[in-house]
Amino acid sequence: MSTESTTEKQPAVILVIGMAGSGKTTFLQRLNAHLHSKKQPPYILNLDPAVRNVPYGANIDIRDTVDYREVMKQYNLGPNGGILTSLNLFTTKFDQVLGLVNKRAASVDHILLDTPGQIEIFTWSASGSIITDALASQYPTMIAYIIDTPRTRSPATFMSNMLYACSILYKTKLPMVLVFNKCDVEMPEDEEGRGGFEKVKEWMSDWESFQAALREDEETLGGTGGTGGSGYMNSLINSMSLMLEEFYRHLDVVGVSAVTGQGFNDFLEAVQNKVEEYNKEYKPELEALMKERESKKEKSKEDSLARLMKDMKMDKSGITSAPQEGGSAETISDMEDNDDDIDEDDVYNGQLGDEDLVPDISGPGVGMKHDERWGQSSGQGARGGRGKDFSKEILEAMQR
Ligand SMILES: Nc1nc2c(ncn2[C@@H]2O[C@H](COP(=O)(O)OP(=O)(O)OP(=O)(O)O)[C@@H](O)[C@H]2O)c(=O)[nH]1
Ligand SMILES: [Mg+2]
Repeated sequence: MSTESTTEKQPAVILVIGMAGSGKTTFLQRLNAHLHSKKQPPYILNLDPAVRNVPYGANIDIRDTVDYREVMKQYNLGPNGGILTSLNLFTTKFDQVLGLVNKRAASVDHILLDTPGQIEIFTWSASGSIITDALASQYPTMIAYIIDTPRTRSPATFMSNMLYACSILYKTKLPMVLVFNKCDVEMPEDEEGRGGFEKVKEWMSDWESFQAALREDEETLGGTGGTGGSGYMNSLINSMSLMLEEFYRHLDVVGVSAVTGQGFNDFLEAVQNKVEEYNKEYKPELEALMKERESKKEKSKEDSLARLMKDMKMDKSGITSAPQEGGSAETISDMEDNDDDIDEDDVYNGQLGDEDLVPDISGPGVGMKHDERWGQSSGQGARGGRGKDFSKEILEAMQR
């Protein structure tokens, strides 16, 4: 994988993530229009293979590389498995995608990524992590977590959604902007006239107000939640409050409407804050982490070499100190060569050549049309005769 840094300019990478139907695609469409009106056209990647229409001009579209329906057919998968497998296949050659992004990075201010509707397909998959890490190691990268505000107006749903956002923050360790979308929808107001976004924002800064809302919600629901203001739920909620308070402190929160366009200047301001945060906090941490990983890798290489030499009873020059009968000693370099050979042949289990998976993306938005190629690999049984799981394949492919 290419790890070289880009030239002068460092565009902000915004990963748009959120629950199904929260408005990710519409948000991206509006953001695209907003940035165009400011004469700052973004570079856009669509990573959702199952979307029917992309209402913005994607520079790179996963659908040009992988046909999700064909993947479902060929591998005998359901919709979620099909989306996940398509994303995995796309990720095997993400270094080529990065190459294209790098070429355009100097001329754009924002790189936007739309993600699949099923949130966990991106946030909990190996390919999601690979894509996120690959981008975050080169560009100021952040998560825009899109929330369906009208759906989150109940305190229990709000808390569940915040816990989910928190888990994504914990997993990706990237700066996050909470985007409360659909603010144009009318929502019930409290006595002080606070509706959807204002109310949830208050909950985030004033825990007592949130607890009051929870209590009120319970009373109107007749206490069906079983918390009853006491017992284990109560103490759980109190503990979570402390945890979430800490979580909120690291976030930028904005209210927008992807339909009317309100709040998008606030969002861009939040993006700027997160770029600064990335450079100040995340980048040094990432660099330290990468250094540590490198030295660990070096160390484990040395350890296995030492073990190997011990097993073969060799000294460092590669000469056996106690030659075995009838056997000639191999040099270390021979062994390393052999090792490489094995890895390479192993990746696709000899069933599918590397070329079959190459997205062959020769220009922005132009990708391999897989239909015929997938057809070629048919007749090998439902899963194309692959012996290894995809996550493993991806990791191996990315390491090469
Ligand atoms: N009123 C209102 N509706 C919105 C807004 N943003 C999105 N929607 C609607 O919400 C629905 C889902 O929007 P999408 O943009 O497809 O949501 P998504 O998160 O990309 O959906 P998946 O990719 O399928 O998970 C559509 O009917 C949109 O019109 C908004 O700001 N206000
Ligand atoms: Mg979408």
